[in-house]
Amino acid sequence: MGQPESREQQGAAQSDLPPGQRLQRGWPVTHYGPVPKFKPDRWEFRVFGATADGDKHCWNHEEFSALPFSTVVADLHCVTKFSMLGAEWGGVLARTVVELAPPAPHVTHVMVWAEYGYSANLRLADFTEGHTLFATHKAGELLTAEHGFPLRLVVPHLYAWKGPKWVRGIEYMSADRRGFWEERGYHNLGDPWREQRYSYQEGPGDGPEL
Ligand SMILES: Nc1nc2c(c(=O)[nH]1)N[C@H]1C(S)=C(S)[C@@H](COP(=O)(O)O)O[C@H]1N2
Ligand SMILES: [Mo]
Repeated sequence: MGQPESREQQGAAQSDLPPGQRLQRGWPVTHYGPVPKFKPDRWEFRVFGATADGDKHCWNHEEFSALPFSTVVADLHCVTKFSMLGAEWGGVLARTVVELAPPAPHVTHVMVWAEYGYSANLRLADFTEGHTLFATHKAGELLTAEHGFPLRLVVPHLYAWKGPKWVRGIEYMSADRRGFWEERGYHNLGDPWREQRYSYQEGPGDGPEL
């Protein structure tokens, strides 16, 4: 074990933190690559792949911003072992996107795509969990560029790499495929409560072959 943290941090950590995680003060910025520039007139959110009607669905920034707004209180667990607890996120539920642009019946997984080709794969069931949210806001304020403005996915029950910042769309898939970190040694499922950190921990059926 490392150095003990302050009493206050330890108290919170014991009740609320997944195994191996420690509480982080403040909100660090963690990602691979540069922060993209938001170009409002060129931005669109695309739903493609195996949609129910076979068509691609697109919302421009104005249209996406007009979708029903929800808030979700959720923790953020980075696989590098820091956690942020109890953030209030605001935005559009993933479930709302699925209702407006539904998948074909055989769809089992979703690839979430972000700027510069970053991606994360999710089971459709994880994507449509009631608290999975495309966030535009945190604590009532618009996200900053480095935290994913204009849009990031928050999947409260999975490690934070499953929540791309600077999201640009989703792809419906009829079989699982690995996203950016899932191809690079991280666990295909990424449940922090089961400490599913690395792909070598995967059991049969946890993910496509590497
Ligand atoms: N586009 C993109 N999104 C990303 C990442 C990334 O590298 N690129 N990193 C993920 C990881 S590993 C974490 S821990 C969180 C960090 O979010 P934060 O910088 O807002 O704390 O963003 C996630 N989303
Ligand atoms: Mo992370």
